[in-house]
Amino acid sequence: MSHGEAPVGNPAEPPPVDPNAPGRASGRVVHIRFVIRDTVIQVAKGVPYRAWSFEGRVPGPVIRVTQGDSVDFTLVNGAAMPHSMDFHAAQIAPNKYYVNVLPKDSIHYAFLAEVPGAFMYHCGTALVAAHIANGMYGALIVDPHTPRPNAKELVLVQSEFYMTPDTTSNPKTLAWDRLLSLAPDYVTFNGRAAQYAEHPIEVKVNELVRLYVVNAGPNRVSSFHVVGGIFERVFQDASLTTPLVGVQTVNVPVGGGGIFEVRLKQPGEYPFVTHAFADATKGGVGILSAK
Ligand SMILES: [Cu+2]
Repeated sequence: MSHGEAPVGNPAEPPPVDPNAPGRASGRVVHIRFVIRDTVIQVAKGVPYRAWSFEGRVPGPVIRVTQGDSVDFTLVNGAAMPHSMDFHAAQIAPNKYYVNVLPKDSIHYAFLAEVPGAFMYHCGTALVAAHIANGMYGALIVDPHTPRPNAKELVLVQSEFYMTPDTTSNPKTLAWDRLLSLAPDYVTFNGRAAQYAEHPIEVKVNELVRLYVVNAGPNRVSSFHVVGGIFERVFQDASLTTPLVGVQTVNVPVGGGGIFEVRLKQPGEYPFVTHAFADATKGGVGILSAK
């Protein structure tokens, strides 16, 4: 198919990472405990990569809270080197809380999620680019007090992988020179190249589809676009700002997020891409299959 950039598979087989957003929830106090682990992930079929992870997953688990909730956070370092956690949803002093946690140690802190949005979280340990490129990031959605209208809700975290040119290395590891020259080998949604092309996401014709897109980078801007659709509304950073209405492509900056709302008018296969097409070719592509 045109614009697919990847073979389209069977929607009946579930993708490696579930793209469905967790339900809206308010706990007033939301307890989150993440263990950091070194783990091997599959960045593409037959491409194992030695990642650093929150909870053994890349991206880390999607966190969803409601405006006004207190996030009570514990980070346990079960890996071999210092790591940390930086929540973009928080307004706290980095030098107090975004500090290195040594192996076998932990940190506990809390913050108020006061501002609605689709936020990135990530390890903030230097060199930050290496910690992000190795998989230490995820999305934290803060819902506004007044719920958004009902929709099919999906979460997509875009990111890049830079691998050693040594093809015999198994699993592959970070290629720092390629990272510095902004030349990723793979660009992914939810940590695996083209997984939603191989496993299309089913939606209904004309239903409201709300995509929470967070761009973890570490380097490439996402020019987010749905082929065959026009966004009804785009909320930059998923904030309470006046939305953009009737737009084709909106950038998600590295370290930023957005809500993209679209209705697909006819049955068919609709690719979503970063319209920086080198990155789509490297795996920054998926399919919404409208029935
Ligand atoms: Cu780290």
